[in-house]
Amino acid sequence: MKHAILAGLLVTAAIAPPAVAHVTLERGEASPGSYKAVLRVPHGCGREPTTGLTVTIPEGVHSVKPQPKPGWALATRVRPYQRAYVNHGREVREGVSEISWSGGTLPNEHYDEFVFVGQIDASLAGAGRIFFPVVQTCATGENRWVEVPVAGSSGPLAAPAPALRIVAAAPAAQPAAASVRAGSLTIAQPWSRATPGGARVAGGYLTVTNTGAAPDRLMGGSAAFAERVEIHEMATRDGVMTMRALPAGLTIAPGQTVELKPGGLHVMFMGLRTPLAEGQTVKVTLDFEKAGKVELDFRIGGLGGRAAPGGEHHH
Ligand SMILES: [Cu+2]
Repeated sequence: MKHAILAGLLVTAAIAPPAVAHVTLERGEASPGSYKAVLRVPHGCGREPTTGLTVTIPEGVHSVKPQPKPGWALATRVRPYQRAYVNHGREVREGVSEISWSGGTLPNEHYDEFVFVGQIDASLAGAGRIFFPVVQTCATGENRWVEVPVAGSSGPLAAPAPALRIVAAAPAAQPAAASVRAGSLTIAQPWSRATPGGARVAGGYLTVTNTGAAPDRLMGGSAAFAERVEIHEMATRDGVMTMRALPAGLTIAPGQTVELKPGGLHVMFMGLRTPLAEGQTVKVTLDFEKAGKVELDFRIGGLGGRAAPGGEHHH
């Protein structure tokens, strides 16, 4: 038994050269929202103790705050963001882009952690992996953990930047796209699309089925993120596809299923107050003549998406 364990240790040591112990993030996966980054420093530069650590924050990670560390001086660099983000309802346009801890001593034989918190913007939902390049400094040398994978090449990097994989929010945090019943109506898959910066309008899509014996009518609605909510149709006039408002609303006959989709009937969010970001869920209240006001969670898909964001049909 003892021999087997010893053999296992020897094998591990043989295939794991010291360079494999990179500076990494403790939690390598996160969803858009709050994130606590713990940078793990497993060794010095060669045998030298670590005396400084500088991390660069990627665009899309905003409202960053470093955790001070006893025995280390803390410095930050603040830069304007490439776009505005929203943190707890407030717009933020600049923030920490670089954090440095310096002046401490972390012996090569010891291990330590450097911590900061921040917000992962919803626009990173489809980003895959994002990177936090780190420069580890020692008395005379440094380790630059700044390499990022290049498309088309594979294989291990000698000094990879700490990576964070952005994953979809946990199902509990994102209301399931289960259909909503209101009166004799069943409303399924409400969704919209991410909007480019400066966009003033966005379309909303869903499927309504009337299982009752009387017609109902979708008349309009309201949403906090838009000035007005209208019902529109697309129509071809003189060979040109245009859209127009349906002031009388949209009738859903008994037994009928009406699909509101890109290029067809749609809900129109007019006068957007905030952009819609992929991965987000926004609340919209639709007004039906008989079913009344129905609050729905619209899931926001990718820019220019043609269909509802994935994951709806898990039966
Ligand atoms: Cu429209």
